[in-house]
Amino acid sequence: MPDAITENDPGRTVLFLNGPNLNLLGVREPDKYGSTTLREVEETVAKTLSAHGLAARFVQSNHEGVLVDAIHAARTECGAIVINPAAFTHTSVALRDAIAAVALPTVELHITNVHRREEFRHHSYISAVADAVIVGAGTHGYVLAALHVAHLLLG
Ligand code: CA2
Repeated sequence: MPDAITENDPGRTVLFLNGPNLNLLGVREPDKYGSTTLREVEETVAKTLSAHGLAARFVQSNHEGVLVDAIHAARTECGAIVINPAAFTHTSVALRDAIAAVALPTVELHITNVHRREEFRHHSYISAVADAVIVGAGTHGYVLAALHVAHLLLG
C-alpha cells in the first residue's frame, strides 16, 4: 500500500488544469466531447493517481488569469501539471510563459484529435513547453496523462 497521501506533499500532488467551457463536459455536445462529466473524469483520475501514491488538485476555469495563477501556485505546491487549456491552447502566450516559468513536468492534453479539426486548432502555444502531448483519446486521455505523470515522477 502507498503511504497516506496529503495534498500538502508537493512532490506527490498533480495539478489537473482545465480551461474554458470544459465545465460543460458530459453535459453539452456529447458527440464531440463524450458523455462523461468533468466530475466523473476527476474521480477516475483521483483513483488512478491514488493507486500510485499520488494526489490530485483539480482546477477548472473559464478565465485565463485564474489558470495562470493556478500554474504559479503549482510551482511550490505540486510536482507536475496536466493541462487541457481548451481554446487558450491556440491563443495564450500567457499560459505558455507560466508553464515555462514554473518548469514542472507538464502534460498537455486534448480530448479530441485537434489535428483532424479546423486549421486554427492545429497550432498549440503550449506544446513546445510540454513534456508530452496526448490528443484524441477522449476523456480516457486524462487517465493516460495521470499514468504518464506517475511514470515521470516515480519512474
Ligand atoms: O479537444 C480538446 O480537449 C480541446 O482542448 C477542447 C476545446 C477546444 O477549443 C480545443 O481546440 C480542443 C473546447 C472545450 C470545450 O468544451 C466543451 C465541452 C462540452 C461541451 C461544450 C464544450
